[in-house]
Amino acid sequence: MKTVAARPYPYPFDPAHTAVVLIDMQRDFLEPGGFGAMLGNDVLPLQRIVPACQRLLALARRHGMHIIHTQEAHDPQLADCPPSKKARGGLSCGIGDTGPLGRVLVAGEPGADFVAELQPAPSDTVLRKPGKGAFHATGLDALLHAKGITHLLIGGVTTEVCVQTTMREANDRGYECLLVQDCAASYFPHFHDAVVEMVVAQGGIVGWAAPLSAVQVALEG
Ligand code: C5J
Repeated sequence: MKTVAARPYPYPFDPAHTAVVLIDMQRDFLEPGGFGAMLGNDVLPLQRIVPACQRLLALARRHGMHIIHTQEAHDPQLADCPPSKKARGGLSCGIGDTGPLGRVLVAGEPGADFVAELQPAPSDTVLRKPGKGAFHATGLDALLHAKGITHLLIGGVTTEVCVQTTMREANDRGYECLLVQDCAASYFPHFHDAVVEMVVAQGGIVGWAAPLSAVQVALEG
């Protein structure tokens, strides 16, 4: 067992039963011309966490932890996209429409791909998801059970949308979750900070939070 100096109290985990879940580090959220930018957001706060996410993946690989990259993307017919989701925001170029990075949030399009620095390795799992939470309409729970994974180290974007939703879904299913706080980001930095506080409040009601350096110390001293 390893123990991370985390909030609200130390987080014990066994790397053999732990996965890193990196949420939606896709061009559509991180690059100009993508879905996030078309919603009017500044993508820079998301781009800034890429080096830390690279270090998290390298750490996970060194310690044999399974890595899961989630990808928010729809099938080309949008059969898995509720009309309410497509309509939200009233964008002139929204989900399924053709923008600078191809069809917005559609699987197989350039924008749906992961940023160049965080391309999955062949042994990683890529999990396409139609919703914000990674457990909704996916096989994630079954996959984790099959691999004997009980603990999740979670990062990605955006902290208050897909990261927080996934962490809450996981927590309700009994997984012990640590938010690696500097490996997650929001277009709204105060939302990011608020989520970290929400997670650890009330005795860790959603889980734990710690910086990547604390995870590294736990694993490598
Ligand atoms: C959003 C996400 N923000 N990955 N998706 O629409 O957080």
